Amino acid sequence: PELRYPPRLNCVAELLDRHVAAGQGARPALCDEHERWTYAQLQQQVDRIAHVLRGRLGLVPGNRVLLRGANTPLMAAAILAVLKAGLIAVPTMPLLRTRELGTIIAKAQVDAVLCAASLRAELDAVPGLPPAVYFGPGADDASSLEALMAQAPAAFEACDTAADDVCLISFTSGTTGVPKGTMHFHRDVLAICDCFPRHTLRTQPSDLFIGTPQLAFTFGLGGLLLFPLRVGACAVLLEKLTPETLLQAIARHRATVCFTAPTFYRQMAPLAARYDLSSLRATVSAGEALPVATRDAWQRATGLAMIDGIGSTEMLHIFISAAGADIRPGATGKPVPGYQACILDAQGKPVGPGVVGRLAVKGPTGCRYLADPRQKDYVCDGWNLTGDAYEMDADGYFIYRSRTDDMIISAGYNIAGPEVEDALLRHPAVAECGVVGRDDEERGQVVEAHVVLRPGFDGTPALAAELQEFVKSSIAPYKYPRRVLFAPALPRTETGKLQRFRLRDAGAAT
Ligand code: 3UK
Repeated sequence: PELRYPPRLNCVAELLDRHVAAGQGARPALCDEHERWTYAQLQQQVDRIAHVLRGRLGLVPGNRVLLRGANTPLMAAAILAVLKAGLIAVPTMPLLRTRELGTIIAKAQVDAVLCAASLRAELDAVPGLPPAVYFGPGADDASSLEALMAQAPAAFEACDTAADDVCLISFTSGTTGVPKGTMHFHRDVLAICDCFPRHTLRTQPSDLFIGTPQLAFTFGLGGLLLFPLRVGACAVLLEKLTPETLLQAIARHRATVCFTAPTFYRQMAPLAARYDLSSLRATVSAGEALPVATRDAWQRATGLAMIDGIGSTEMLHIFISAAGADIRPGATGKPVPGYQACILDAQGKPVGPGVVGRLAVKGPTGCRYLADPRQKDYVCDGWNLTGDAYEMDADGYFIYRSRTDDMIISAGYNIAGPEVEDALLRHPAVAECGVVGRDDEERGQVVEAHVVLRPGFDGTPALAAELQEFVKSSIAPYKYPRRVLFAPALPRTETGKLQRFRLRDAGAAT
């Protein structure tokens, strides 16, 4: 399907104002534990914030606004207001520190800041901070965003922006080097809504979305704000969720669609039987590879076939996935309608089925780094190279192997860490695990497993040997972990990804 949008387009007019104009203003749009905003109420909040930005702060279209806050309805309204006012949103992850915030402010040339008062300490320490307005608990003085909103008019007409004006600069979590800003247009925001959620997830106006990814991460921005608004559905925005409180919230709000990362589903599966999850119709996993062991555990616990999907900050959202009868355990799926994908060798030539190579994708969205020489590494001949090693099977399913840089080469064999992790996760003692390559004089690298045990198991040499035998008996024996290390927890990013470089450092220290 080709996506066509008019040349003048403000995405918030389509996501929000259109529903109110069509008489849907009384439908619920966003809620948290305390309140529920209808589409009309959300529009009012967004419009008041837009007036604060353009009037009180004096910003003009094209200015950049840094946003800092956990998932709350007010944070969501602030993001939408920035876009509606013709400004550019620069959302940032709550755990970022002063130095990282300073880098982003300088790189994105931020003109103003909207920040949750509870997260202001790290931000206030940034030298030369642009004008900032604070919101939420702790910002109850006369200059808070809420106070300024109360003085502002309740109606703001969406700024007349071009479909290809930048509206969002999203930063990658960047495990190495300076974080990269990725630029996205108003039409990109609608395009992601009109691909994965429309064709794969098949979002309905009656859906109630819930999940963990931050709105500052494009996985969360799409799944917990843009996708529901596109069809007039509702989202629950909650802060500080744990596997247990997410299950509670699903049951209490009767959510129908859940978005989170594989590690959350792994931890929720053993607890799921204690909650009434009968409202759930779809659960989406993204951020890192979904092991078959995790898919199986979740399906046994809930009866739900997980929708796996690979997306990236550069592509804005999910571009390969599968749902329903199209799901094939072990594969991510097929290109989402609107996207194309292929596998390339190291020289950039397409390879046939069954050969591992570099994943390349093309579609309505794509990578546009903000002034970064790495643009040419991600985009070649119009194809986006995501940095993932994939193979395609004879039926056109795309099978994830590892990050291109993470492939372990041991005694001449290529070994993908996630395959060994999947094998380990099938053992009853294993709660979480991460497998990396450890430099080795004899073999180049050896396979090293970091294992978190389930309660009631002890990290003894006998158990390590048992895990090694267990892997040898389920996948090719040369892939077994020659080193097994037990750990109380694994290092993960705020987006739920295993930090393999930190595992390598931890393993070196033992
Ligand atoms: C990895 C996956 C295997 C893969 C994201 C959904 O994760 C997101 O964006 P990031 O920029 O990272 C992108 C990289 O993460 N990855 C993501 N999903 C999967 N690997 N299976 C998956 N299902 O290496 C990719 O290149 O943080 C995910 C939607 C929006 C996003 N930004």
